[in-house]
Amino acid sequence: MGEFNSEDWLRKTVEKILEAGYQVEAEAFNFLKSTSKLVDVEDFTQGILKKLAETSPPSIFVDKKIVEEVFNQLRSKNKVDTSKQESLEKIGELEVGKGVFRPYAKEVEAKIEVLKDPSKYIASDGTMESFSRYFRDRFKRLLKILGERLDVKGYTGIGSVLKERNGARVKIVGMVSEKISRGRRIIFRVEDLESSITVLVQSTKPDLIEKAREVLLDQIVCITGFKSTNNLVVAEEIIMPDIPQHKSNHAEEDVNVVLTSDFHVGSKVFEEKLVKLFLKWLKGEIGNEKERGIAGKVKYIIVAGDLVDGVGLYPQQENELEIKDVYKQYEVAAKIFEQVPDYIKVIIIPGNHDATRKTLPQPAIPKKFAEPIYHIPNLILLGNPAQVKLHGVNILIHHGRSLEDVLASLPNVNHQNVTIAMAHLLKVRHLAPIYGQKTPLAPEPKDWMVIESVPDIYHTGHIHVFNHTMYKGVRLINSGCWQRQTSYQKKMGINPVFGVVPIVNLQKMSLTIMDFTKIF
Ligand code: D5M
Ligand code: ZN
Ligand code: FE
Repeated sequence: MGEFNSEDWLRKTVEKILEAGYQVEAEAFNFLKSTSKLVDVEDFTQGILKKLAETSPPSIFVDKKIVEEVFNQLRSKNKVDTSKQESLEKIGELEVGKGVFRPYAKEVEAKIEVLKDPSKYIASDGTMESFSRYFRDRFKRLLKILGERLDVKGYTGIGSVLKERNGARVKIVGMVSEKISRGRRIIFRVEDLESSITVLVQSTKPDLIEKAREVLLDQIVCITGFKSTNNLVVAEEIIMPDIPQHKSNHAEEDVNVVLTSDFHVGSKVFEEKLVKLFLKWLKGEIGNEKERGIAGKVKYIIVAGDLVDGVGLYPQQENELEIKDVYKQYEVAAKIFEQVPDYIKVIIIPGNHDATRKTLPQPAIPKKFAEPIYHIPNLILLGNPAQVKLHGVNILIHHGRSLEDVLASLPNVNHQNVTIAMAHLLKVRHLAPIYGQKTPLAPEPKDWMVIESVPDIYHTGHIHVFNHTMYKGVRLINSGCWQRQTSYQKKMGINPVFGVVPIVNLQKMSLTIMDFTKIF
């Protein structure tokens, strides 16, 4: 970072830009001033000059947008010295709140109905018998959902299809137990409760092949086609359970819910500074009139898992931990959540880093590991997955480990567009369809992962990228995180989005985004 003061830093940076023949606009200059000494002069100027060289049409002016972009790039590469960031709170764009803060949400009574919480019902014993019982339950639940579709009506059991003559038209519902791609053909093994059969998707039907590629292992699907020799079904149509076009519920009250996740308290790269700004904003201490107005309507915060970084989750994790004791990590987490105004209800589900069993469905983070957070009266701890109604608005919450399996199975999806994978889970009506990959799943007597009631909002975390979309009237949100890039993520090329908070107004069902990194 160099051994010079802020003025030297600023002079040096500006000099280098001027020397290269560019002019610095006033707003860009103010931005540079606010970032003094947080980044290396060379890194910063080289980045800015590179951006300018790529700008089309060419311009000799350095504007704020360019400087900001380069700064954010450096930040995602962990090249911003956040230990020096405190002073920025005063000079950022988020103003210090002026006037008395009278939060409307304080006057509104909370209306929470828990629709789904596996916490108290964990019963699996892991025997083979429990596995077949589990898959039978999955099959029955999805058959019920599929059976509501008009185009699925009239299906028959696979056993009777096996007895059909060649050439007969058939319609079956089953679980996909094998999927093999042979060149441009795809072959499935499909099972129902009694029998199984092989299904061929031919290369002569490109649309159908595309659909077949999206079929996930262990999902339940309806297939129509005709019977061929050797007890083969040649597919003509593939029908996913899917959701119908959805008409959203709306709250009567004008209140907001903040959707967030992946704090990773205890990690060396936990963004404590940005969390502090988030808390200040909630309390009405910072922000312009509009931003404080949004804060005043926040009645709920939902945390979709990974409150702490945990311990012993992967080899050499201790090298990446600031706090190496999981109890202490939850103590620090409690200190954060104690500061949330008490009229705001905070719903927390666990993630793969939390101190509860890692296998899905996960019970709520237990008191024995997280005693301090149990003392906060406005916190509600639920399991993963969970489903709640807030003022009548149906919200499905799920940490999202299985999204990794879906990302690995589907063409054209990646971390940046993870809501495509979320939409896919709605299409298969299951939160962890693929068995035996990254997502550990317990053979509970009841399949908790089936999406039985269609939500108005579907909220996940885990991927550490903020991404949102609408799918058939359902709002899908993957909340970002509060952790800068870890060395693992660097290796994998994952650029996390931290300090960005989506907020949904439950009355209008509209989305607003607060970006706490824009404080500079
Ligand atoms: O996951 C945070 C991010 O890092 C998320 O995008 C997945 C990715 N990640 C983490 N661990 C792995 C492994 N083992 N394989 C692939 N991708 C991974 P978090 O749950 O916070 O660690
Ligand atoms: Zn995480
Ligand atoms: Fe996670």
